[in-house]
Parts: sequence; structure tokens; C-alpha cells
Amino acid sequence: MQFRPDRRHILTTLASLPWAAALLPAGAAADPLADSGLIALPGKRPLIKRTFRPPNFETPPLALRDAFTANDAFFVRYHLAVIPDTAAHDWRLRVGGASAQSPLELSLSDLKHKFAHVSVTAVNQCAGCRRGLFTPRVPGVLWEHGAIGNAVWTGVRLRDLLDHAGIRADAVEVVFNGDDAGVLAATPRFLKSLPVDRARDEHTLVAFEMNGRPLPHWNGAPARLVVPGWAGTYWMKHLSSIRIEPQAFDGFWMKSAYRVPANAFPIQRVAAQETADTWPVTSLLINSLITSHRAAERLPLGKPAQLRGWAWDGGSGVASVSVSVNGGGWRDAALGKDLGPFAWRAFEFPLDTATAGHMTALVRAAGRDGARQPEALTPNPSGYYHNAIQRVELEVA
Ligand SMILES: Nc1nc2c(c(=O)[nH]1)N[C@H]1C(S)=C(S)[C@@H](COP(=O)(O)O)O[C@H]1N2
Ligand SMILES: [Mo]
Repeated sequence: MQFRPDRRHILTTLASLPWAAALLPAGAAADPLADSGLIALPGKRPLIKRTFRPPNFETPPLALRDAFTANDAFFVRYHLAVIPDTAAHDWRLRVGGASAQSPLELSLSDLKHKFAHVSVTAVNQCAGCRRGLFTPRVPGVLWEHGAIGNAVWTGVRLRDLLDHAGIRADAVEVVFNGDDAGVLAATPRFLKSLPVDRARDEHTLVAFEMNGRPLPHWNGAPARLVVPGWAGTYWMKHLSSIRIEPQAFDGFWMKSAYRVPANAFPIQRVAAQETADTWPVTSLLINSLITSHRAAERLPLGKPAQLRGWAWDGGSGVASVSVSVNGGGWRDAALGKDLGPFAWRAFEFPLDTATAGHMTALVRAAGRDGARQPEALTPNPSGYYHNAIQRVELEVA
């Protein structure tokens, strides 16, 4: 792929790096709308470009109407600009670390033939999805609604690989490395860690297929981590090494990035990664997305109309979706097929188009764990976890 980074691209790239935000001249963050042409990466259909280098591309609203987000429409998120194009044949996965009994190295063929295959339908959502809707504005990639997708992921259980290597009793975390790197040697490699119990969860996979096809290059080929119910940041792409370690990992991407104020969100806790002030981003929050209508859309008078979209959470499952029209009471939407606790679930609600005029519709999802979407977003410096109730303004005419 050819990149021709001009000044604006360099600035947007800097804006996408949390530790580089301080280097930006005041007001330099690019206007998200002005800078978001539809552009096709090799193998992808045209997506909304947020930054070129590293590549950050958002799924356009129309493609979010499908229950399973198409592989060529799935969003692309990278922190580092040098992305390997490892031939499946040359790829190796090392499993080791100070708390591994017998380290091993696997080829893709080993991975596919020596371990049981498992599939899980799960939402992959960036913790920064909807950051571009934060007011006041926060630094980072200014995503709107499309840093999310739902897919069937197929691979092997991470647990089977870890157990094969043998987890010593002193193990605390499992650390994952991807093959991508920064342009400058000083840029910290993208490494993430999971507590051992989350790594050994039966749903955590090393996946090589997405929707029944090999993983697209931009979504982590030949193999990536799939951590259903947890934010996309843990879903390491181009996975190259797995280390079982006796202490909490303190690399930049755990210690400094992807952190939220302590106690701000009802998320799963990882005590070993918490400080008095901040916690790591972990599980996804209850959320919903309207896909049937765009802002200011006209509904033909008297013609039946349905408000549709998706709801999901961190794995308790969607209990209900309610809709409030023109300030009226909350009424239940009909829910679609249950595709599993980590998938998104369709909702549908009939809109009354008998009277002309302005219509405001609010959508609020609730999880089986009792959590409900909040009315307002919860401010936090890096713009994570936007799950405030979504509102769409329509015009019946
Ligand atoms: N190797 C690597 N894996 C990565 C990242 C990355 O920068 N490098 N970004 C993570 C983040 S923050 C997200 S949201 C997901 C996005 O997955 P996708 O690009 O397949 O949509 O990938 C994760 N895995
Ligand atoms: Mo992310």
C-alpha cells in the first residue's frame, strides 16, 4: 500500500496517539467530518477514513445494518504504522513466559490441526467508539458510531494453548504481542495483557476465521485474539507471542493508555492493574445503535415505518430495548433472534407516522445484569465507553 503522508495526515496521526497529543499545536486536531472521505484499503470496500497512518477506518452506517458485519466492511484500528504482511506459511506463534512450564512454538497448521475448533459470535467494539461525539472534544481518533462490528469468529481456545504450555501456580497475567511496530524504534510496541482467568475463559479464542473466511489482513491475519465481551483493545491482531507471567504487565498500553477514572463505569475489575486513580478499560457496557434512520430523515406521512438497530453488552445478554417518542413513556421494542450473549441483538419498534411534524426518538437498552444505558455520557479524558442513550430527530411529512 502507498501512503503519501502530508502535513494534515501527520497531524491526524499524532492526534491518534495518546502520548503524542501534547506535541500538537493548539486546535490542530482535524475536523472529523471534513477529514472523513470514503476510501478503500486493499481488500476492503470504501470505508470512512479517520487516519491513514496508522490506518484507522470506520464502517459506514449502511454496512452496520447487517447482522454479521461483512469482512470487507469491518472497521480497522491500528496504533502503529508498520503493519506486517506475514504469509500464513511463515507465521509462528510462540507460547512461553516466566510462568510457562514448557514453552512451545506453533505454525498455523499446528494451530488448526492440533486443537479443537470453536466458534463464537461476538461484537468487536473499540473502547473509543463514538469518541468524536464527546463534548468537550477529547484527543484521539474521532470515531463516530462505526468502530464496531459483529462477526462469527472461529479458532481455538486460548486456554488449550496455555494448558499445553503448562501454567505455573505463580502465573498472574498473560501478555500478548502483535507483529506491528512503530515507525520510530522508540514507539512502544502494542502489547496487552489479560488476567489468567480471563485468558482461560472458554470463550477467549485465538481466531483465524471471521464469518467463515480467513481473517482479512487488516483485521489481524493470520490469527488474532478474540475476547468476547471485552473491548477491542484486547483483541490482539497479527498475534505473534503469548507470555504467561508471574506479575502484572506494566507496558505503556496497559499502564498509561486505555485507562478510565476509578469507579466511573460499572465494568469488570482487574485488581492487579488498578491504581488509586484509574482502572483499565475492560468489559463492554450496555449499548445500542439505531441503524434504520439517519438524522433529519423524512418519514412519508401515513406510511408504516420501523425504527431498527442493535443492542449488546459485555456478555450478560440484552434483556430489553425501550423506545421513547416525543418525550412519551418508554415502550418495549421487539427483540430479534438471540445470537448468543456476546453478539448484538436486533430491535424493532413501529413509528407512528399518522401525524405530520417533528419526531424525536430515544432508544435505551437494558442488560440481563440490570445495567441500563445512561442519559448522558460519562466524561473521561480519553473518550472511552460512550454508551449514552442515542437520539434521532426525524420529520414526518
Ligand atoms: N496488533 C494490533 N492489534 C490490535 C490493535 C493494534 O493497534 N495492533 N488495536 C486494537 C484495538 S484498540 C481494537 S479496537 C481492535 C480493532 O479490531 P479491528 O481492527 O479488527 O476492527 O484491534 C485491537 N488489536
Ligand atoms: Mo480500540
